[in-house]
Amino acid sequence: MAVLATRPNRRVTGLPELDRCAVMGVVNVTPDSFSDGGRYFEPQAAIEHGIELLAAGADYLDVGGESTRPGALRVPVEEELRRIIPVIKALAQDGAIISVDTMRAQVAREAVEAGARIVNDVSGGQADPEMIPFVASARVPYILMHWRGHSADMNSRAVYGDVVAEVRRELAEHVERAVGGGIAPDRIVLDPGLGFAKTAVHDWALVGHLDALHSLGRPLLIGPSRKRFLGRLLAGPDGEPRPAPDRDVATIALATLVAAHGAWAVRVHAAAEAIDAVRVAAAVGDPHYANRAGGH
Ligand code: PMM
Repeated sequence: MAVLATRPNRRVTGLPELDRCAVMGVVNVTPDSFSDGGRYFEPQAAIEHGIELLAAGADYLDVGGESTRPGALRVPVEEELRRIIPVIKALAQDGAIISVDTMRAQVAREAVEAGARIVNDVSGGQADPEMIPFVASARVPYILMHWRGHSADMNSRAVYGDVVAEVRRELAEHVERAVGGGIAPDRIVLDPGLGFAKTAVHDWALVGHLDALHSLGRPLLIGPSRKRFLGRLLAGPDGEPRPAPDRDVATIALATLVAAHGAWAVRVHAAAEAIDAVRVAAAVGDPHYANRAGGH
């Protein structure tokens, strides 16, 4: 199997450096996420789910209180805080490295005060003008995702001539803004934002051209888990997309591929399976990896 000619950047200041792709487990404290909507809406259920993901080997937990599924409407800030802060507090106390999945600076601030160590902003700084100044002052790692607008109407923005070149260019512009606003470049992780203002064709083109995104010089997080483009790929003879809960095998196949192509992390619901997958990818890239990992 062809392995990477160059080693992509995996260093993020403020986070441990792993010798494999990291696994970020998803904890959605929402009643309506497309992938696991409602299962972990009660704080206690979300906390228990986070503990399960950690036991399965997740390196990070991404806690979010606002669904970003296509068509979703915004949640009031008080409600977003009410959902996630107790969950972040409890899981951070358990030693988890938490990222907060939010577009709002106020939520990011209160989450960091509650113990979150990473800010995952799917809007890449565009939804809230206070976000970049906050992240700069908090000096925390920042996941900057490609985004073209809120979920309510993002599908209408899925218009590209050359999706890979345009996503790359827009990410580069947002990095420039973030760095101009005081965020240290070595704390930035980039994410192409699969499914966000993208059709299935766009998603496949992006995961097939990670090299173009690696050339931006920052670690890449990829979030394929249970997304529409997988459902469409796996549609049955009647053309109906495969339901979200039945997309995990495809998610893991893709996680293996992006890990083998140098992703810094994959954001997934099925953490135990993803850990196995990223270890396989690491061993393909480095025959000595298995000895070092030593039956962990
Ligand atoms: N996808 C979702 C939510 N947050 N954050 C990042 N950085 N990247 C993603 O691809 C991403 C995200 C939507 O998926 P979910 O409803 O399963 O959480």
